[in-house]
Amino acid sequence: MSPSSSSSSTGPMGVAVSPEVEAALARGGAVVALESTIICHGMPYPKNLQTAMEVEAVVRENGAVPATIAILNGVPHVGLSGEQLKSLAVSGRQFQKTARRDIAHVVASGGNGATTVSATMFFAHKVGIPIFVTGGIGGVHRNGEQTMDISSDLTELGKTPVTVISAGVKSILDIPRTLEYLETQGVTVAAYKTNEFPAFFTEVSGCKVPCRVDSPEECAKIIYANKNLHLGSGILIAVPIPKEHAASGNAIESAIQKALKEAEYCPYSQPPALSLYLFCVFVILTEMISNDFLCCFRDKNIIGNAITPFMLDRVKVLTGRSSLEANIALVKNNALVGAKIAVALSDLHQ
Ligand code: PSU
Ligand code: MN
Repeated sequence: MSPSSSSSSTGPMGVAVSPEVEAALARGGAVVALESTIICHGMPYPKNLQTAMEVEAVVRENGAVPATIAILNGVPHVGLSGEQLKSLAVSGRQFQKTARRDIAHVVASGGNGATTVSATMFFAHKVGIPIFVTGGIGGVHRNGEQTMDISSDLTELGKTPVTVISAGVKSILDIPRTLEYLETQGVTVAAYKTNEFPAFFTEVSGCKVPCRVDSPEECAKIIYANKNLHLGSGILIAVPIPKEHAASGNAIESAIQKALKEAEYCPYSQPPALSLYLFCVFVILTEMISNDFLCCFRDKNIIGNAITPFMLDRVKVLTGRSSLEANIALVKNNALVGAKIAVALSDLHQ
């Protein structure tokens, strides 16, 4: 299904803003940006379409205008029609996962791009949307100290003044290092009605946050202060999954461990203790002979931007419907909180 053209006009910035979003922005109304990777790469059809529509409905019910962002035929779109949303949902992985680094290429080649958190933040800021709701953001991957696989979501948060509402990050990632990296990037991290940074499927991660917020108004004041001071950096509001939807943390965690093993990047990260010495000698020799040869010891050698979708898929398969349903519930809850924050912020500006 190829994306249809819209009634949105492409403005001077090369971005097509839907009439509804444009009108809301012009009157200083509440607008909430939404990403599209979650639709194309995060959930199966037709659940992805149903969820995307329900999330937009939650935003509307709470007084804000939803602005789902994607690149259609090379044109970045902010605010999609129902038909366009459907096209995204049906096309799924045919839409390229588009982070900041991929934007120029997808646009130049007239391609279709599903925007990740970094790319969605970029476009939201470009058109003046300060609030963005998603499920989970990317982070520092486990073994990130070796692979340097750190999501561009984190650097984007460091340099783009958009507030991202998420349920924290999944424990497929290294949560303590993700928080360290956000600190280095100067990102304000606040947890909503809790003192702990949530781990997506569970409310707990063992990591405390430097800032706790208890209402949308409190969040709006922080966003307002950030703007007034021209800090230039982003804000992450971490909202724990609603208690009634928290699937069994242990079951999901063990599924995550299994998936992690399958995606294992380094074949010698955990060698058997007894053969450690011999193994190291073998590896060094092998690497000297041929790097490719090592591949046969790697389980699947999933690397780069394929890791997150792979891990998310495996977790889904291993946990069955429970993780998908929990995922949908938490995104809708984030949409509710995000819309209320957008309304509170718009009230502060009036
Ligand atoms: N985490 C989730 N669900 C998602 C993603 C992350 O729980 O759908 C998506 C988001 O679009 C996020 C991206 O911005 O994956 C991060 O990918 P990477 O790790 O390759 O930067
Ligand atoms: Mn990565």
